[in-house]
This record gives sequence, C-alpha cells and structure tokens, in this order.
Amino acid sequence: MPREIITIQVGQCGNQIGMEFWKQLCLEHGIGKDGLLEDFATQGGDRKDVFFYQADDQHYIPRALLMDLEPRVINGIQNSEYRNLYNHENIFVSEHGGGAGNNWASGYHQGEQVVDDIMDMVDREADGSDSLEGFVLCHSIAGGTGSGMGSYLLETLNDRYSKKLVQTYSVFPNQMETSDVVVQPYNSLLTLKRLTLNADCVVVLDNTALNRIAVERLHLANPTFAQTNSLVSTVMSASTTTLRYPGYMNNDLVGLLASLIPTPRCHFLMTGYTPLTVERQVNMIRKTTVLDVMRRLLQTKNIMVSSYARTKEASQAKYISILNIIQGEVDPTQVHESLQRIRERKLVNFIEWGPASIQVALSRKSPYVQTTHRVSGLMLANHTSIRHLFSKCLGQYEKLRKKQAFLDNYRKFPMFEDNDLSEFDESREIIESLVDEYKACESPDYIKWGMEEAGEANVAAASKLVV
Ligand SMILES: Nc1nc2c(ncn2[C@@H]2O[C@H](COP(=O)(O)OP(=O)(O)OP(=O)(O)O)[C@@H](O)[C@H]2O)c(=O)[nH]1
Ligand SMILES: [Mg+2]
Repeated sequence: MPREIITIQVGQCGNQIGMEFWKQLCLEHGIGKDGLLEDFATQGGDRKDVFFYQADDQHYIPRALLMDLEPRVINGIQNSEYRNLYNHENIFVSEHGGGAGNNWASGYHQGEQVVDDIMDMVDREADGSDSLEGFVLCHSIAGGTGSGMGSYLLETLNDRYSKKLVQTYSVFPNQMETSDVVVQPYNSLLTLKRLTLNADCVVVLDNTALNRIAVERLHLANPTFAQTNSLVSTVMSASTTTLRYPGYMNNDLVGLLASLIPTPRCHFLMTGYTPLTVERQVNMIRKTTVLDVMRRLLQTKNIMVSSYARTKEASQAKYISILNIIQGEVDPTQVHESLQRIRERKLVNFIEWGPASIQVALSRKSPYVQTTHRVSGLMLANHTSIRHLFSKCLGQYEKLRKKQAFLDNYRKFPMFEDNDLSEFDESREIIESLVDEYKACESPDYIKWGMEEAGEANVAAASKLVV
C-alpha cells in the first residue's frame, strides 16, 4: 500500500531546494525531465508512487505544490527543462507578485488571505492519494514568504490534517554573513515557534554549516546556492530512500520518525553525509567500507549543523538517537562489526534515559545513478547540541529587540497592530523552553522533567507517532 507524501515548497529557498530534490528523484527513478519513464528504466522494484503519481498519458507527476509570493523563482522553474514535469494547477504565485520583503508578518498575513485557494490545492492533492501519510514542507526560516506563509501553512495543516505527519526541511540562515537578511532573527524566532508546535519533525539544514562544508571539504571558494543545494538534495533524497526502495525496515515515514523522536518537542534532526561530492564532481576516490562510512558520519566536519561540537558546552552534548541509512555494497555482518567497534571505542555519547544504539537501515541504491564509491551513508541524528543553534537565534533576537530595531515593519500587520508585540514574547518563551528541554535531555533524570513539563499539546503530538 502506498503511503503518499505531498511536498509543499514555499518561497525562493523552498522552491530552489525543492527543484533540486525533484531533479535527483527523477534521476534515481529513471524519470525523464518531461515525466516520462526512460527506456532504460526497466528494473522496477522501486516505489515511485510515494512521491509521484501517473497522469492519464502515463507521465509521472510529482506530488508537489509550488508556492511563492513573487514570481521570479517559479517562473524560472516554468521556463526550465523541467517545465512539463509539474502539474500546473499546483502552482500558486500571488497576484500582486511583490513577495513578502523579508518580513515574516507580511508572509503570514498574505498566507491568511489566500488560504482558501491554497487549501483547495492541498485538498485536491490529498484526495488524489490512496493513503496519504503526510506532508513535507521545504522553506527557509529567515525570509518573509517561506517563513511567514510557511508558518501559516504549518498551523493550518496541523488543524486540518491533524492525523497526518508534517515534516519540514528548514533552511537556517548563514550566521557568518552580515549581508544576509537583517531582520532574520525576528523571522527565525517566529518561525521556530511553529516548527516547535506544529511540525512532527524538522530536518535542520544550516546554511552556515553547508557553506563551511562546501569551502573546507569541497574546496569551493565562494559556494553558490546551486552548489549548497546539491548538498541539500543529496540529504533530502538519501533521507527518503527507505521510503522509495522498500526493504525490511523504515518503509514509512512514521516508522522512520518514531525511532528518532522519543519525545515530541525534541524533533529537530541534524544530518551528516559521506562521501561528499558536489555537482557530480568527484572529490577523491577512496576505498569505502561500512565501518569507514559509519565512523566518518560521526565526525564534526561531515555534520551539516554548525552548532555541533563547536561550543564550550559541547562535551555535555549527547545523542538522543541515530539512524544511519547506508547504501551500496554492504554485507550485513559488517554492520554488526562496525557497531561493535564504535561501541568499544566509545565514539558516541548517548543519553542515559533511552535505548543507546545506532540504528542502521541498509537501503538499495538506484541502478540508474552511477557512483564511484561502493558505500555511502546518511546519518539522521537527534542531538542535544542543536540547542546551541536555537540559543544563538535567541541571542540575536534579543539584541535586535533591545534596540527596538525594524519593529515598524511588523506593526503594519494585524498580528502586531497597536504595538502588540506579545507574539514575539510568546515565541521567545517557547524557544527558551525548547532549549531547556534539550538541556534537560542531557541529564539522566530527564524523564521526570518531561513528566512535569509535557502539556496536552505534547501528548497529542506524541499520539501521532505511536506506530
Ligand atoms: N541553502 C539555500 N538557502 C537559500 C536559498 N535561497 C535563499 N536562501 C536563504 O534563505 C533566506 C532568505 O529566504 P528566501 O527563501 O530567499 O525568502 P522568501 O521565502 O522567498 O521570502 P521573501 O522573498 O522575503 O518574500 C536567506 O537566509 C538565504 O540565505 C537557496 O536556494 N538555498
Ligand atoms: Mg522571495
């Protein structure tokens, strides 16, 4: 039975990373740029119907909704070689086309105004699936549209499809770049509230770390979005391989997430990937083994979140859970040996209050995409060091808020009218409590903290993850 997933891409970043994801999926499933199956794609055994459906003329269409408040990026997609891939009815571009100007409040407000049109599209797509499992949202948290309209969508989906899973691929802004959006701390904080309360799982894609990896590991002097997005699409496609190539475990999203998220609010995952290449450039061909891949996945330099092991408090940070998705030529006995070796060497620091083991899913690889390495791996990890990323967002927010900087842009919109800034205060409290909870996870008696703090919302969220 297919467990379909609908992807919603919002704003510039959301659509750009979404586009790369669909390119990669087409390559892996032998689907041409126009959606037709390539002549060589005869092997079968893959599950295309989780992410695509077939039109009457047999061509494959992504279960994707493309949304933006300004036309540039979506026009680009519609003028690209992939223009016939998408269902044109699934594209929403705001009539006035002025975007949200890096203002969360504008994006949120505009989302509210067009919600009927958008939800018609979502409902139609949902009705077209047999057994919808959930939604994936692709966006950035720092601009106006992906963050603000994305936030409104998260609330609406949560309300309307309360039994369906909502996973996001959320791009965090580059902290090293001063030229990036100045009000990003406001936008990020307001979006983080929704990611905490209205999503079941957030895969954190951190532009700071993606850039660092592109510079240090791939030796690119000034990485472009196209180059960092190729890292992103690698992560996105690898994290969905067990859904697309059925094996003995993690064949649906709920199974995948339930094993990684033992406690509902701490649902922010970081990723690592090895060996890394960008734009099909081969970095260095070396011998890859399961042990080599599993060890490298634990190294800071391969982890795509900047807060990992980069802070003074890092020594206290612990893994809550790890799932490694390994692809390639793998003998299952090697997996056991590798796990044993990692345990003996004490390479992983796990929380004390839960099962401490690295889960490994062996997944098939697309027969249509040639790679030069025998084994590759993706790590999805729930790690308490992610709290430092949120603390950083909080700190930057406090600085800007203290100066009362740029608040007028927000006051123009209903949520902040009459100088009502309580939404900021409430969001700050929620993120502070998220940071506290991750910190509490580092202590052996976290379970008690959980008992006191878990509200009804948490229990409701948890019930969705019970398999
Ligand atoms: N990794 C990555 N980051 C991106 C990309 N495009 C934009 N960003 C980041 O996203 C943030 C800006 O958000 P955008 O997605 O451009 O904004 P938007 O959602 O279109 O909202 P408005 O344009 O303000 O209406 C900045 O932190 C950028 O660095 C991309 O293609 N890849
Ligand atoms: Mg934009």
